Amino acid sequence: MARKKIALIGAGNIGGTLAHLAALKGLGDIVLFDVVEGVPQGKALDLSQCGPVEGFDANIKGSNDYADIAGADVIIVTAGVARKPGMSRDDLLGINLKVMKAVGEGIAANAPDAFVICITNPLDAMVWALREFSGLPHNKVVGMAGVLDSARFSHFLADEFGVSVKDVNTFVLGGHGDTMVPVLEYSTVSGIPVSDLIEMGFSTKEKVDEIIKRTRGGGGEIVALLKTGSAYYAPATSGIAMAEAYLYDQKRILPAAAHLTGQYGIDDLYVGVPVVIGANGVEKVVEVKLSDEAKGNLQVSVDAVKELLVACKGIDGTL
Ligand code: TXD
Repeated sequence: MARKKIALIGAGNIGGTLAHLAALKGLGDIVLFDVVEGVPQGKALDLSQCGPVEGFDANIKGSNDYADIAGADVIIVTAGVARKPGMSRDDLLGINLKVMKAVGEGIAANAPDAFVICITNPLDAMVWALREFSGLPHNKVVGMAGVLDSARFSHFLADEFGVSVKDVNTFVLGGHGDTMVPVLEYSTVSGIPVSDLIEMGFSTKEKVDEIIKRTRGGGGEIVALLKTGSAYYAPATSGIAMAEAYLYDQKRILPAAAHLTGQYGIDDLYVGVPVVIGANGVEKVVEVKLSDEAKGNLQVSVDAVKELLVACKGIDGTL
């Protein structure tokens, strides 16, 4: 069987970490693409030199030429500008929209059969724009945010409950950012709903509410600490989990920004929902029952995404 090819568009903090993880996990050969000359080549060389120590033999190439992504099986897009302290995800909109245009055209021309995972912020708008610019089928273009948001939620809950994070399974919906919707009804520890754990005295409703707030601001908390950029280890790990679900046809149910066609009452928008990811990309949108409160919160999130799309259309007349 031929080796798989993983193309990473953007060789910054997340791109470099993605390449490292993909090599360590033996996902396939790797192309690191960036517009900055030297950076992808330098990172590719450095990463290649991990091979003899780690025992991996992936071919890792740095490039400034889209022709090098030809035939990629998976493309993970982190190209753009990351948040600086005081900057909202939406401030990034204008700059990153132009980047998505260039990336979408590069993908369409060189790797139209790839499964594309977008990570660039503001996520729910950028994944939509990338799909529009690339013209790929909707099931092959997906956004990564929910896996990260639920990982943050799970980490905080495991800490609070004093249990292994391995047993915590959390569920988030909606847009990435302040409007994300953590759904407690579907968040469990070894199958035990969080609400039952509160009743059993593992924590209090107030503390869990505080954790939900912290999860929503999880990205900003790290930006404020780092001061020079945003989170990258957990975002890269989350992107790789989605790539593996596709490459190995795992049919995992993961929260992802997916194109909706009426599910949850939402039409023609990319919004974070649980989806089945397998060899056909996004194979199914999982439509769970929601409480009125969760429905209301989801609507707030959807309205925020819609506003961003209006802004995108204002900036780029072709959208
Ligand atoms: O959950 C999520 N979706 C996210 C998203 C979690 C964390 C960070 N998230 C966003 O990912 C963040 O707000 C940024 O928009 C992206 C990438 O974050 P990263 O930390 O990797 O940013 P860097 O280190 O600045 O890297 C961006 C790279 C950098 O090397 C630029 O030179 C390159 O993108 N870049 C481009 N590459 C290709 N093509 C074009 N046009 C281009 N423009 C810049």
